[in-house]
Amino acid sequence: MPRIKRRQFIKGMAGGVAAVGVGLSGLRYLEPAGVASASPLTSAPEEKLYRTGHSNNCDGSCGHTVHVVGNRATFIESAPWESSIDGKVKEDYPPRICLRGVSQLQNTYSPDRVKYPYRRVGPRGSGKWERISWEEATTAIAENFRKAQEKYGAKSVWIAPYTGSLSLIEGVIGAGYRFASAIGASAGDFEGDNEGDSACPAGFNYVLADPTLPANGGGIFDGHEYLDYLNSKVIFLWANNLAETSIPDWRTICDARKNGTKLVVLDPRYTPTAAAADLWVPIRPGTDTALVDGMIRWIIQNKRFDEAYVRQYTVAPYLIHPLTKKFLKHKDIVAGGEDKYLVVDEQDGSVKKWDDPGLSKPSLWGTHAVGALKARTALQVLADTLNKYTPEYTAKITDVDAKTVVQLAELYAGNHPAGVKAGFGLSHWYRADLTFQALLTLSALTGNIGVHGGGVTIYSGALLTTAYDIPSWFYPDKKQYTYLPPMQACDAMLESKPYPVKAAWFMVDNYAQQMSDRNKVMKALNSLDFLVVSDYVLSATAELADIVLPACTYLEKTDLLGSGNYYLQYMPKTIQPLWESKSDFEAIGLVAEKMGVGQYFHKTPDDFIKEVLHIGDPQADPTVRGLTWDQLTKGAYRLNTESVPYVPFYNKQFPTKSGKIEFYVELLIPYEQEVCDYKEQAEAFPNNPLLQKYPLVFLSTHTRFRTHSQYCNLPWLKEINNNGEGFLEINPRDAAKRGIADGDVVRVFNGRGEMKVRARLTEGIKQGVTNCYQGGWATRQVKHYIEGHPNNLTHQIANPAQTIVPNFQSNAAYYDCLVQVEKVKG
Ligand SMILES: Nc1nc2c(c(=O)[nH]1)N[C@H]1C(S)=C(S)[C@@H](COP(=O)(O)OP(=O)(O)OC[C@H]3O[C@@H](n4cnc5c(=O)[nH]c(N)nc54)[C@H](O)[C@@H]3O)O[C@H]1N2
Ligand SMILES: Nc1nc2c(c(=O)[nH]1)N[C@H]1C(S)=C(S)[C@@H](COP(=O)(O)OP(=O)(O)OC[C@H]3O[C@@H](n4cnc5c(=O)[nH]c(N)nc54)[C@H](O)[C@@H]3O)O[C@H]1N2
Ligand code: SF4
Ligand SMILES: [Mo]
Repeated sequence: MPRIKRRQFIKGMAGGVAAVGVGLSGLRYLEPAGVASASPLTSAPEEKLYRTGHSNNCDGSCGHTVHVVGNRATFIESAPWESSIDGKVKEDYPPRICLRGVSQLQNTYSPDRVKYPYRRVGPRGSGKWERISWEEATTAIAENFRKAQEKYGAKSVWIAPYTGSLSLIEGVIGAGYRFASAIGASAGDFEGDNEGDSACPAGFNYVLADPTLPANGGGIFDGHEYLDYLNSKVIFLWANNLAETSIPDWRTICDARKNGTKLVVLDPRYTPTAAAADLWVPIRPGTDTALVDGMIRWIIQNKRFDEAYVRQYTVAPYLIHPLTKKFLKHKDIVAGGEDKYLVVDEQDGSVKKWDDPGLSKPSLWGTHAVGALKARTALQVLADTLNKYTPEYTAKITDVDAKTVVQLAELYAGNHPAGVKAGFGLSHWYRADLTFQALLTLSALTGNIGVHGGGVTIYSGALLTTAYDIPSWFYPDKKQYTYLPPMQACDAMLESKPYPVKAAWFMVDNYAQQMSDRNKVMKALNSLDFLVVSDYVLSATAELADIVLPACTYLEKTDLLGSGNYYLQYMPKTIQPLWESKSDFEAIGLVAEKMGVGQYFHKTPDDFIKEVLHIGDPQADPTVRGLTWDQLTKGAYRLNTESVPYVPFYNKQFPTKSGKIEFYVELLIPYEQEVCDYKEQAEAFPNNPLLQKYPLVFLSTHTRFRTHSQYCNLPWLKEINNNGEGFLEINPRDAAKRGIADGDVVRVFNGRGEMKVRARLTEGIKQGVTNCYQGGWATRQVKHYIEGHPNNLTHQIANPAQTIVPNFQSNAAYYDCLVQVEKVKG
């Protein structure tokens, strides 16, 4: 087969960009109509192959081999993987790609591309534009940014978040931050991704990494490599529709199942993921913390926890001060005493410092007299607090029957190691931080943290490691942008809180559609004095811009991808930019020049990649030490990691104050959340009186047919996805109550807004719950939903507890949302 031959050829190539003389047979697909800058077919006899990575914000991070003839990409297939940088490890890492990846040909040559810079001529959002030159566009941007900064302060310009791509130069850790620092502007948000994803990472920090310790820099975040699930005896996919949202990694879960690993899926919907489970648990959404609490209680009651692990690696034996609720310290009971935790020696009941050499075995349980105080151990406090979560009580909250609660606890405790892969579906709740805190508590009690096949993971990969020297990239000459997360940005625009934002530049982000409470977002964006959007399509956000800049797709520029896996994927420019599009890096450089900070962009993307990875530096971070430029550009090499597959805290050193797993969280005492006792959500909770008006939970989850709003327009994907039309999943019993039949147009509404869409009746969604896949386009020209968008209904209620983790402040709780649905008559 010629394909195989080519793949072998890539492996043998001196560089990923060698020319391959395979002639015109490479032109299997796509002769784009009206591509002015594409080379004529007849003058392009040679096919070149490039290895790149797909950097869109999908957790896949696949390697793509792109076939190029002339200046035209003609075919995309999955690419191979190399060994670790130090050559010590070669994983059996499967090839990966999905239909969205293959469809990047259509994306690149789409008639929907923004081809030139435009200036708005009509009222904002009216769709009236005039074509302008790059010179005019960049001058206008520089002038307007300067004007806003002079009038309202440097921070009043917001260089907006970038979740649409996960690459280094142009994406989620991209050049926009460097630019924001250079001009003293504000920028949001790469650590927290608080448009959607920071709640669970906050919970991670509560238990595993004290955010107040300088070494943690305001909060860290880590997870197990997917291949590690091959080591699990049982896998819990918790609010994670992996078969749709990380398609290539789903294969690993299937491989694990083939080896006998049990699979449990907790999801109110019968997803493609749930369909493959040994046990599907259609939980009442928003109540997962209570289910975990029920499991913890059962495990404690039945002595199924790992006593030795708990004693050695957690704060379980430390005494709690009954009045302050803080850890009881030696200094609390002895004037001039030490700042050391106290424990009770099991042998003689005496109170000792935790590191007393005379301590035989610290007691895990009990209430102990310490002078006049009666102090319980942290584990005792946990057990007492969660004692109410009997299977029956848990069942009442979660709608998971009592027998299943016990079955889940048995499955989890009886199969070691037990791996939890949480989804961001969990993070899209107001109290998702608490759920993650609970899951980590469960994992710690059963000795699953820092071991192969265990842990609680929501995301993992190179992006979370120390491979990149981010400070050198973000903070040139120690200049530093002000962090303004997207959840706070609307208030800054509308109410000057915490300070005014008057101008913004969105690149790689479709904020006007993807952010929650869209009506508020639209108001906020419309209040700006000046708005620039760089995109390669006229997104809902671009429609509101004063200036639209034509961006390149990933095939038309150089970048580096190291995100959802542990491989560094160099992304060479495979074709010249189409029409007048430019890379974001180049666009930023042009504006920077005009604002007097051009010097920070005078190097090439290659130069910056070399700098950020410290290529050739013997002191480079251990994960990338020894990496050569030749390696980086030849293939995808894996980071050197201590454990393979990668497991966080493999050495059991926890970056907390105590150095132990802190399932008892001192910092959360003001929020009455020091242990993981279930609390009600902000809106979609069982006893909310609002249910009388808006009785249905409204989910807006992620579909395999697009990446958020990306690729919604592509014919190959529309063809197999309801012709590109959105729909609302609703249980037939909920539909019948409302006289709704399959295919009827329905109005979904609440106090914040509404949308119209066709109903899809399905038993595959729990009663009382609805779902409308997010990300469909809601622009002047494209109405994926008949009217509106799911984010017309969602809110921006922030969880204050998360403020204790500066990098992971509250994200939008998209799924914590109630609606009513009615049939549209006529
Ligand atoms: N194809 C595709 N892949 C993607 C993306 C995409 O848009 N398209 N986006 C990427 C990004 S940025 C993200 S954040 C991830 C998100 O992908 P996932 O992590 O899989 O998250 P979601 O699709 O938001 O939700 C997963 C499941 O959680 C369920 N769920 C909702 N609420 C609850 C609850 O309270 N409890 C339980 N147990 N289940 C609940 C939903 O029914 C849904 O099936 O996907 C990434 N991958
Ligand atoms: N209702 C609801 N809303 C949600 C969610 C949900 O579950 N429900 N999920 C949330 C989550 S988890 C996330 S991560 C966010 C994602 O929100 P976004 O990141 O805003 O979503 P994308 O559609 O990926 O938007 C990226 C935009 O960047 C453009 N783009 C892509 N690559 C480039 C590039 O290289 N350069 C430039 N200049 N532009 C580029 C794309 O064309 C697209 O318009 O959405 C959130 N919104
Ligand atoms: S969209 Fe995601 S899963 Fe599909 S090819 Fe791209 S990175 Fe891979
Ligand atoms: Mo996300």
